[in-house]
Amino acid sequence: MITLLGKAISRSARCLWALEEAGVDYEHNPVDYTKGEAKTSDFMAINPGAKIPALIDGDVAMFESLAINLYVAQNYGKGGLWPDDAAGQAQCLQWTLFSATEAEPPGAARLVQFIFRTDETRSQEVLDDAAERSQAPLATLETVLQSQPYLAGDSFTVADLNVACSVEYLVRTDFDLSPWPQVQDWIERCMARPAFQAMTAIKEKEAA
Ligand SMILES: N[C@@H](CCC(=O)N[C@@H](CS)C(=O)NCC(=O)O)C(=O)O
Repeated sequence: MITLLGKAISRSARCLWALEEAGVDYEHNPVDYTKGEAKTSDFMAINPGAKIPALIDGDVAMFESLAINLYVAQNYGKGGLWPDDAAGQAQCLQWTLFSATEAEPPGAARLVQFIFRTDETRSQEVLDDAAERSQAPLATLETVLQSQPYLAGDSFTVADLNVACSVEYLVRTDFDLSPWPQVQDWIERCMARPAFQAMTAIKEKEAA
């Protein structure tokens, strides 16, 4: 049985989304780093950096949310999340690294301002700088999505999931995506998926 460790209101959400997409049985252990629960010796044996999420699957123990999603896709999402052909698989790797290095940093910078700051302490300078840094990755996505519905081709794969979880940060920070209409349409389709909704329900239950 797979176990995902990490409270849902964190980057663990993207792994919950992937597990829900794969339709695989899993347990969720909502390790809460804000309560020091990621600093136990058991958790740090998986991630010495004491950051969530982490995943255990039999002999496999790993961290890094986007890598976890590639693992889930490769092992439990063949033909769906993980394309059968080498070209599609290459796209999934490419877009995952694009998410980690191009899309997530400015998205996360904005999200931090919304989650951890109040209206009074939120830095407009940081928000504006992150918005500026989001322009190039959004332009890249817009160009690709003008000629195909999903990032690896005709169907939703882990390429979409791993990029959408970064673009969704912009959605959650009142970012105007209208200059990139294909991206706006694509992120709405991604967020309308039943597995995304299931992940959202887990987050809402945790927050209640
Ligand atoms: N690149 C890592 C980032 C993990 C990360 O920063 N997780 C945060 C929660 S979203 C965390 O556990 N922070 C703990 C801390 O900063 O002490 C990933 O994508 O998994």
